[in-house]
Amino acid sequence: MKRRDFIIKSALAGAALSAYQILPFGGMKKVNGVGNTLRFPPELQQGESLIFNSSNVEVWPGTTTQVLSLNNSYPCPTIRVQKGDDFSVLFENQYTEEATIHWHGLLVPELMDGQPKDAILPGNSYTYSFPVFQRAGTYFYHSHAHHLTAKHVYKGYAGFFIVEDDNELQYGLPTGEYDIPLLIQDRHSIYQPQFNYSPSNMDRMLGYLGDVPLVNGTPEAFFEVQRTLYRFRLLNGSNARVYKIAFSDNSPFWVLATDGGLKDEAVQMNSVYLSPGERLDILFNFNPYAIGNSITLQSQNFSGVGTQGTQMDLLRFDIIGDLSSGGIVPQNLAPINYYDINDITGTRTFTLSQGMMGNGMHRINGLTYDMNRIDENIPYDKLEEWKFINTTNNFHPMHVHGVMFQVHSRNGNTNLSPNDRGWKDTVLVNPNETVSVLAKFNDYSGIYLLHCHNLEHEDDGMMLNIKIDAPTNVEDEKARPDTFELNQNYPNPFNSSTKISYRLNNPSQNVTLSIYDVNGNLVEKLFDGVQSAGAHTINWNASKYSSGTYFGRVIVDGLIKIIKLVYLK
Ligand SMILES: [Cu+2]
Repeated sequence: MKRRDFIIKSALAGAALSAYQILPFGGMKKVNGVGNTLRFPPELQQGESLIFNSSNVEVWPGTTTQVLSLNNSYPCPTIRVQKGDDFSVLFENQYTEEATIHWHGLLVPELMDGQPKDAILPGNSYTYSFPVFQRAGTYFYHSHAHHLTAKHVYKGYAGFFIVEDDNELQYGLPTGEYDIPLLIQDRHSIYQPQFNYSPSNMDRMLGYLGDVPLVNGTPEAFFEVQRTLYRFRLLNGSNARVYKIAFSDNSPFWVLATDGGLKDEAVQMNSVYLSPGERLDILFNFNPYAIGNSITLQSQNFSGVGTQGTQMDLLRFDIIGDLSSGGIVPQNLAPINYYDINDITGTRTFTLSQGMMGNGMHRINGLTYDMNRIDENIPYDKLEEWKFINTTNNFHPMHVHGVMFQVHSRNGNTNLSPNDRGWKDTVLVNPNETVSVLAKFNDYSGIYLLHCHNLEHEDDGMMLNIKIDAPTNVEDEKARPDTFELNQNYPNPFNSSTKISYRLNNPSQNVTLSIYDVNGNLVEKLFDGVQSAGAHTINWNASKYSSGTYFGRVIVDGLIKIIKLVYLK
């Protein structure tokens, strides 16, 4: 049965009906005495809250692990939404430490971004809600509390946020039980079966590198597959470990999607690096293997400090049948509009450094994180080149909130690996390497974060506040009447309330309507979401504001139009 047969088209409604075998903890079985069946966390259901607390689960057979979890589940519940949905969930912090939910890779308003400055205190709750308007893809959520992110994630607080889009059906990709999310993490065998978080000074320097890989929270995991094409959504949810993903016989796989969804082409590779915070969807065909055979997803050896780069077996696939997923490797995916370096309006440099052992604060431009300091002011809707200059011998996966960017070059070389080509929110900066990315912030204004996703580095202060300016100048306006028409508000001048109307000319468009004052400060966001073609009218009641001149700014798929509103009391 294909997933589309039973997905109900509203937020999360399809989640309870997953075709996956959801194994309760303790439900593991063994084949030939070796390994544990790959687990899948439950899917969040519509109306269900996310409750943060510690709980006891079975990770290793016959033992109990105390984890930090949402809804008593490790990994945390998988959230599945359709593009265009309005997502909303009540977060209840029942644990003894402050926490947040950061929606990694999702474009959300500042106050929904789950930043350390917006922590939810013990005993408190908060509703996270935002429209999901970005590209379908494999996203991630986890705690982002001040100095606690690494500990919370290590102890279990991390999950999938998968955005689906009917538009992807046209490509004939494997779906349903042939579309498998895989959360890859590592834990320390010396503390087994506990997830003790007790990094040494060396661990704070290099990251807390475990020696036992878990996939979807399963040690020694195996997964039974058919001799057919599968889609695997790989998420590196480890604190610090970089994986060199490959199959044990070095068979090629197709790289299908990066952090921000489908690439413009599926490209064959034999191995690919996946650093903490990064996602990669791959396609793999088990057809060449005979029933009864096995093949293992591995992390291969590579050069790194400490145990970084050690070979690991991640997940064994046992070939058990001849069913077909009906999926294909798509020949033609939608093109991606790649930014042109010649269009940049400026270059920003971020130098990554670390001090000596024992006083080893990780720094960006010599700074450590201060939640009350703004480190970079970023103009709205301007293409910029950002250069990450790694002066250390360590890996730094650099993550930016509030934007999807594109990798431009590594050490000046623009001939990039296929996993670097596409939309990204996290990019691995290798030891002593300079990586240049191109970024344009044209969604939300406000304070967002730039940080290393090695979580020990991040908690150690390797993080900056970036402030995205509100669009203020009328010159930002781009005339493209074919996309949408914005009418003058009526009445105008007005007393207390006025109507703003516009017409959308394309079937489904991302629309924001915001009111700014003459100083460019955001007064009120009136609408943010996806709307269909046709005329739309939104009322602004200004009675609680002082009279004067305001600007109504409508942004449709990145295009801005502005009207002047005159409020006379
Ligand atoms: Cu780092």
